[in-house]
Amino acid sequence: MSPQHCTLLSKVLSHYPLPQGIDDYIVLKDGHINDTYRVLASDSSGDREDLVVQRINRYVFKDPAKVMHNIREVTDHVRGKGDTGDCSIVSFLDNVQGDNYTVVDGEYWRVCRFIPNSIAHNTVEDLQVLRSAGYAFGRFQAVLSDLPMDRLHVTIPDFHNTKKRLDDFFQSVAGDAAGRVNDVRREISFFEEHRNLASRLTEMQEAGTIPLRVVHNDTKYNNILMDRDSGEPLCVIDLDTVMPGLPAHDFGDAIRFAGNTAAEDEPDLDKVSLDLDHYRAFAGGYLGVCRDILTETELDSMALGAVTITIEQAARFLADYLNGDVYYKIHRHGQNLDRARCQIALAKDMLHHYDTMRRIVDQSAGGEAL
Ligand code: GN1
Ligand code: MG
Repeated sequence: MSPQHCTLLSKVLSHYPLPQGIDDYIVLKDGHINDTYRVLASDSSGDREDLVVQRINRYVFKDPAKVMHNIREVTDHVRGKGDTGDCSIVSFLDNVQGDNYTVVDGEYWRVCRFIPNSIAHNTVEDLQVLRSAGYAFGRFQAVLSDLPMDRLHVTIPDFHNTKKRLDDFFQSVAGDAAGRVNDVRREISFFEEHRNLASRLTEMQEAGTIPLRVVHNDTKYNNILMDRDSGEPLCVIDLDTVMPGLPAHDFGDAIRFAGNTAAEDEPDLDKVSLDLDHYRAFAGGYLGVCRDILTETELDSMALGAVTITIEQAARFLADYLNGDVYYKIHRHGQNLDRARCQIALAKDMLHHYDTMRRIVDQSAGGEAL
């Protein structure tokens, strides 16, 4: 345990009605954005708590208090519906002032309890688990369908405005801040070629063809805690980007992660492809629970959502590589480039299977047993 970490974590805990002695902690490294610690705390009376303590990334979230306001709105809304026995959502603890976050030395922190026997998977092969993950995110969508959008702040403007993301990407190419543009000419031409296709969903939303809804916006399935033994979804986490957006992006981002036969940063592109069985399982779970709240045009845009968000994510990773790795945490040199290349390979494979992807959505939305 580093003394600096312990001092910092103790300072955070001192604002909470919780045991104050830190027995142990580990750094959780799954997220690319925030700093996350699992902390075991106890006091002399024998009380013990297994906690998750997290520092919000201020480079990414310019106004963390607004993020925490949104999370409060969403958790209150979900709680207001009572316990349905379904997968829950993350619940941050109030500090002694009654706030769901605490500012320590200008940094924003929050604390929740670790959910016993839970695990966040980065890869899942079991189709039933994927179907359950689809169900958990679909249910999240359905439960939030009557939360008025104007209750939520837009914490990252244009978060999934793919058209703007691509404009920003080409600006990063023009700026060449880290002097890396020459290494990625082939990747840049991919974005030139697919710019129009990737902008289509944004244009449909701007034209009012598909509505904005309250969505999760970051539906990697490591954002669902599962029961270690049964594989059942226990809790949807990472509500930082819950904002008005498109269900097609949520569906698509989940597929980008759950449908990839390889890890998000796999350097061996021969391993990267869309697993249609994974796709079918997730789509069945997701659409089974939320197809009734979505319009025909939205349902029709789901496969496009997967292609769009995969191209967008490729552009975001590559832009960050070109900007000198300032946004996403990297654990090795070139990781953002590997991530970008992997997403490009995946997007190409999705385009190859595009008609099948659309057909599977049609079948799932029609309630066909798959
Ligand atoms: C970031 O928080 P984390 O690491 O799950 C990012 C998402 C990306 C994802 C790519 C606020 O999510 O948008 O899809 O990395 N979150 C933010 O893995 O930018
Ligand atoms: Mg996130």
